[in-house]
Amino acid sequence: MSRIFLLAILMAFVFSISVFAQQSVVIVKTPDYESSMALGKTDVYIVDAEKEWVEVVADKAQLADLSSKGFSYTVKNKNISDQIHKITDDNAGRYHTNLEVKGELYAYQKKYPEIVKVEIIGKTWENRPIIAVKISDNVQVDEQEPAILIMGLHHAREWISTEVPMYLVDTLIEGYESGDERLTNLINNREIWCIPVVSPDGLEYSQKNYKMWRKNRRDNGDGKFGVDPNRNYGHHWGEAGASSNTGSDTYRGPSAFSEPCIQAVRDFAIKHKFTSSVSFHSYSQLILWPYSYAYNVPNPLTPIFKDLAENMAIFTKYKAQNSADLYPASGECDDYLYGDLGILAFTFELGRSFVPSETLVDGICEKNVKALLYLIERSGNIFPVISHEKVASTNNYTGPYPTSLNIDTEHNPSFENCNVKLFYTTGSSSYKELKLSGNSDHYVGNIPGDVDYGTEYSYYIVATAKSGETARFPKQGELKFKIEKALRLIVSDNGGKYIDYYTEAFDKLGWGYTVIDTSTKGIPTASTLKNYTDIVWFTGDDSSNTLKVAERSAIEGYIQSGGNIIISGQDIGYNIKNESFYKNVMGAKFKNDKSGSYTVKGLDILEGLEFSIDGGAGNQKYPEDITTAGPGKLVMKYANGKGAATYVKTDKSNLLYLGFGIEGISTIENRAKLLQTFLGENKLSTEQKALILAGFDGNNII
Ligand code: 0X9
Ligand code: ZN
Repeated sequence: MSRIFLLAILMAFVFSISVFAQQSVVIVKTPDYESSMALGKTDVYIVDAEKEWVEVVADKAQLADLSSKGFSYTVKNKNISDQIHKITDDNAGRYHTNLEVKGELYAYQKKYPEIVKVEIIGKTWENRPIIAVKISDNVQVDEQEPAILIMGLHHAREWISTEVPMYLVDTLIEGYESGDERLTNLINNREIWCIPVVSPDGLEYSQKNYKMWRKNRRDNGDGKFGVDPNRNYGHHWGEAGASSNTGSDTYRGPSAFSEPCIQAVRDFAIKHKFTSSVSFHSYSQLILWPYSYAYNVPNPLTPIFKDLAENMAIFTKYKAQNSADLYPASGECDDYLYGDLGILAFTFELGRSFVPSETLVDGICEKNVKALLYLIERSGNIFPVISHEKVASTNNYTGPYPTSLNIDTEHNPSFENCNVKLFYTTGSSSYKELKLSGNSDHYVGNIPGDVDYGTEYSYYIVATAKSGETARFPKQGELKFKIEKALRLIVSDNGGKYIDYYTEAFDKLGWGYTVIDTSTKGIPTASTLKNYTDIVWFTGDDSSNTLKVAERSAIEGYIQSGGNIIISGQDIGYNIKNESFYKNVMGAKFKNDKSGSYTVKGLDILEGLEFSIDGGAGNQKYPEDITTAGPGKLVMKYANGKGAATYVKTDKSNLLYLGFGIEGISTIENRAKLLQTFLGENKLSTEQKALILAGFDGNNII
């Protein structure tokens, strides 16, 4: 168990700080497990923690307590209140006051009414307005463009967290004014909303009275004030890392969404369907993503969060991580925005102190605005507009080839009821256009056939939104499928079990095929089989009567008439010890039902192949140890030297007999590699193929 984890368990104690004494920031050494545990039991306020040290805020009495308990620490900042101006006249130096935020935003609205709109989204306990500002073209219209929400100052003393949203507003407006192409594009194609001060009562109180104040200014009715706005949201409200104690710095409030400022953010977020959001805090130089309320909450979009966070971190050089891994905190903003509304919500912990020295402010803003611009840009293409599974190669030359696709209108609302066209060509000719039909989310169409074997189709898809915006699939290049001469068949005589292991491998190669499941279609006869140039016959984990008499004679007939066949299965040799079929047709003899090793290596025609089995279906309990008999030769061995596969070549056919099931091979890639090596080359002569294909329409054989 990590020390940070143990510390996190003790957060309830941690946040009960005594609020009005002079406070220092100190780095406490925690060289071992015991010292971390002991520190967690003190009541200092933890701001950051690593293996060997913990950064805390502590007053004089708490520092004395640390010393008496044997902790050694170094002082980072002796008096955090001292570094902040005493604000009496609505001037916080480089930092904004409520009045300045309001004044600047309204001035922008007046000067740039076509791209700036100010809105009051709620009022606080002390009746201060909570202000949101929108930057976008057609600013009065709620357009169907990706919307992004940027917030600052959930916490009163985290003044720097207001500066980044304000700096973003400045940057966008300056960009618009100077005709900067990138910024103008973002203004035109996104709906950017900022709430620079979520807790204006808190900011005012922190700037005019007590600099280290964190919460809002609810009167809790017991002589204590304040709710932690970032513990008041309704997703798993009241769980870990939030206090029910009215005096605590992380007091969660009497109920979820009890606070007017948090109700305002909630209602605003519900109304605007944001794609992504950033909530700024200070401090620790971190980029955090949900969930926060507990460790290891499954989050299907973790790869997307991680990717976006790491890309933003390139600009800020901050550490990107899951937020509960810092410490669990329930009822916080991002868990609600993501958990309830599906917004890709991030929290940034800016800088190295709550109120960094004024000379550092611009630098912090600049790099964080770069990260924001990246997120704003990406918010247009995080969720691809078109998803489509490409048309598979086939041996059906008559066609048509059905095509379908989905449009993600949930994340790309401007593509509702769009126009979808597929452009295809069969090589030399120019692209033909096919309009797909469908409703808002799902479209279908048929690519026409009647082509020669060997024809290769190339195609791509373009969706055009009503606004004129387009999405292409694939982003670059074309998709391809082929009308193949090779006629491949998969025979499944294990009740359809494991069939995916085979079809996925064929799909991986882009090969067309037909499947016969003997449990529904019956055992195919030799005359059906001979229509196919290549067959994979598998018996899965069948362990008795593995190849029935009728199956054996169908296979024998196929081999006599020509073609390529792979026969495979977990126990395929088990009940055939004494039967002549295996010796005469397969060229193999059963030795043992357990090879004792699961790695196999190809020899002769399979040279270069090497993989382990039992990595797939998990059914390879007793792979067969086989040897050659009759016309066969060993072409694959287990790592222990025993026989794994024999190969028989007649003048008409190729047969590969495996002592294990292909479904047990560790990866799709390796399964595909085996099929490719054995079936990939054109082992039949053109005449043989022509014979096989004569009288056969290439379609609907069974
Ligand atoms: O605890 C908070 O609300 C945020 N940190 S701060 O020091 N600015 O108060 C962090 C919220 C992110 N969530 C978790 N760390 N779980
Ligand atoms: Zn904070």
